[in-house]
This record gives sequence, structure tokens and C-alpha cells, in this order.
Amino acid sequence: MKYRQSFDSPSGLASTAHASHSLINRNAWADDDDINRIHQKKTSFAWTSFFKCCFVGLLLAGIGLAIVLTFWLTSKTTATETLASTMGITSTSTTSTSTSTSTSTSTTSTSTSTTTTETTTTTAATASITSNTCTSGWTGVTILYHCTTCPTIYPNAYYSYTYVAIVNLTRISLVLREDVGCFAIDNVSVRSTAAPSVELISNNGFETGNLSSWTYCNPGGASVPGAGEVFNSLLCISLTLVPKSGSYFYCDGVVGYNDYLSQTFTTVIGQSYNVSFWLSNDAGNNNGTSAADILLSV
Ligand SMILES: [Ca+2]
Repeated sequence: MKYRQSFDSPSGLASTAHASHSLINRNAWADDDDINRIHQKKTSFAWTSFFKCCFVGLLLAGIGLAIVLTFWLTSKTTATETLASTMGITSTSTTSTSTSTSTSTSTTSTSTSTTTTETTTTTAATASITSNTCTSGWTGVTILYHCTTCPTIYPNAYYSYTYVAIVNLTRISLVLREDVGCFAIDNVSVRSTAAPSVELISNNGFETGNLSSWTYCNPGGASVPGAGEVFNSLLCISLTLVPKSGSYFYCDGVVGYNDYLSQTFTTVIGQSYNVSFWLSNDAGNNNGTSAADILLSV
């Protein structure tokens, strides 16, 4: 339509030329618009790309941060668990040590209480004893310790008594029989309560190695009479009988009859005395073939 009007008249040509110029201008404008639109599109595309890149970058940074946080939290949790585990092991070890100590203390206490057996008699009663050549003339007999079918006494047991003197010269006697094994006696002691540092019995621990200061009597002619002995002597072989102090003790394994070991000491009438000794027996309960009497007489 535009080309047919340009052949109708010159004015039409001019008009056509003007129109063509306008068209060119329009086309130029149109080109400018296109360029602007292209720029706008490019700019829009650039901003869009920029925002996309930022979004992708932020997304990747977020993922990276999440990974880092995950590793950090995981390692922290692991470290905490390791510490808790270590603390648990330490606590268990301490408890075990405490229990072991307590058991050891308890055992020591039991052993100590078994070692020492103390018997105290405050009232002295008189008794009659078998009359023989050893006991002839004895009166005012007070029996401190007595047993027949005597029990095993191990280790050494401590016996202590209080005695009120009735004369000025008092006798202490160890009357024993042990057909199978042996008795052992050590540290026979008599001390006045008024002067407790003074020992009234001589050779009371048998450390002379013999029976000096003592009177031995064997009325029945029994074999294997008692004697002051060193530990594990040939006369009274034993792995269990031991002196309470020093190297010697009185060992008596007399067979068939009683024998007597006595010593006298000076006393004051009405005065109280502490009488004590350590006794052991390595062959108890052997069917009535053992007996022991520790007694005082005048
Ligand atoms: Ca001794």
C-alpha cells in the first residue's frame, strides 16, 4: 500500500519521501527502542544473572556452613562422650580401691580380737584338789583356770585374775596333763595392785632356759615331763607353740598323769594382786587325755 501511493503524484512522491524519512526516523527510533530494549533486556538479564549467582552463592555458602556446623557438632559430641567415658572408668577404679581397704581393715580387726582372750575373776573361791606327794599340806586352794578334755588354744591366749591374799606366803602352781600334744605357758605374773611395777615371780618368762626358781613335781612318774623349753625343742616338737616373749617358755606334754610346777611368793594379807599368764595348747579335744589347772594355794 505504501508503494502504490508513491506512483500517483510528485507530491505523493514528496509525501512519500517525507513519509519515508519519517519512516526512517521511526525506524531509527524503532532501532533506538530496540537497542534500549536490548539494553534493558541485557541489563535485566545481567541483574537476573547477578541475583541468580547471588542466590546460588548463598545457597552453596549455606550448604557449606551446614556441613561445617555438622562436623563441628559431631566432633564436640564425640569429645564429650569420650570425657564421660573416662570419668566413668576413674570412678569405678576408686570404688574398688575403697572396698579393698575396708575388707583388709576388717580382717585385721578380727585377727587381733582372736589373738587376745582375757578372763577376769574378781572372787576367789577355795576348792579341794587331789592329794598326793606334790599337794601334801596345801590348803586355801583357789583355782584360777581349769579344763579337762582341753580345747586347742592357739595362738597364745592371755588370762588375768584378781586375788586377795590370805597369808604372807602364797603358792602358784601349774598342774598339767597333755597325752597327745603340749601346753605352753609364758609370762606368769603376780603383781600387787599397790606396786604394779614389781614382778613377784622369778624367771616368770623362763628365759633362763630351765626351771630355776620353780619347783617341779611328778607324783605319778609320768613320761615326757614338762620343762622350760626353747621354741620347737626336741622334747615338745611343735610348729605352733611359740614363746609369748623372749626365746623360752614352759612346755608340758606330760603323758599318763598330772605333773606340777610351783613357785611361792610373799604377799600381804588383804592386799589385792593381779595374777596373769599366757597359755596355749596345740592338741585340744583328744578324748579326756588332757587337763589343766592353774591354781593358788597356801
Ligand atoms: Ca618367755
